[in-house]
Amino acid sequence: MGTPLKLGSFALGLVFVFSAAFGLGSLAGPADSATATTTAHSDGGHDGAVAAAGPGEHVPAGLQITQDGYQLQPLSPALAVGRPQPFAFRIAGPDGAPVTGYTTSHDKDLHLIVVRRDLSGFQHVHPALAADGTWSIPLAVPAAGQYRVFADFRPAGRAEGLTLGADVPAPGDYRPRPLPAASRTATVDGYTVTLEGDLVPGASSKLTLSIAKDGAPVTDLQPYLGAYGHLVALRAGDLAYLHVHPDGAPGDGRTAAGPQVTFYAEVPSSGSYRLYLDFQHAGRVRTAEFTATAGTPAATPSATDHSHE
Ligand SMILES: [Cu+2]
Repeated sequence: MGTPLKLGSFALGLVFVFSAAFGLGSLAGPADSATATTTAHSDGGHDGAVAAAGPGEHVPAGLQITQDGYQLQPLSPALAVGRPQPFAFRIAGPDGAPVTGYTTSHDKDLHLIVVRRDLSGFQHVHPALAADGTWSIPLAVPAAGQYRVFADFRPAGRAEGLTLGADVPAPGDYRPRPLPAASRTATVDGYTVTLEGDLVPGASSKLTLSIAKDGAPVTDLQPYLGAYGHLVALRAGDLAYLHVHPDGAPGDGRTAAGPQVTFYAEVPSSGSYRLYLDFQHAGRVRTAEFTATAGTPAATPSATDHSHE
């Protein structure tokens, strides 16, 4: 994937960039494992110690249908190919009842990510909540196959967010696509997005995405859900989920509306990841996709030792 760019250690000091949905940060520092289990996520300080977690280490977000008593319950047995059909689900709380109270995060009470198991067909949508706790949205997927749906939300009164994942099929002939090769450029609707920076397992990694249209830098990005960009990363192989928000916010006096959007992301292991950048320009939201490879672990050798999980 081109010449790797060295990350300065300055990136390690910036810890506020993690979505609460991604909890490896809770492994750092003195917190014992029981605390990590019950509080699930923390944006607390992290350093190389993150990678040193052994058995019992925190499970990345999105891999479980239930966590901390909350359960994602799809009510629709399948996704529709081509023509939108209602897709409904609910989040059951620790008492078993559907959760009806949520804390808004980035303008929405719940973010729904839909992607096929081969990492194609990514969608980031926002269902509507009914009074009884049922979420629903008209949804169509582009092709048949096994899909993963991620609900990224924070129940009211809970300090941290959760991301639960469930498999839902789109019946038909599944023709999986190989993961596209790693690349530093992506194109979508005449926009070219360039990725700088490298994913370093177990370390905060600065990623800068530069957006151009027809060869000219885009400097009038529009805020979308309270930010100039939203980045979701999914790990190839198991679809571990990271939702990363950019460094800085629109209107904070130091964040430009492009052409660059900077993120700090921490991936839990080496391997391949698919990155999905949502950005808004000229009134439309578009998604640029990249494959990126997280290389040799920066901190400790155990960062790659996930084989026992
Ligand atoms: Cu969203």
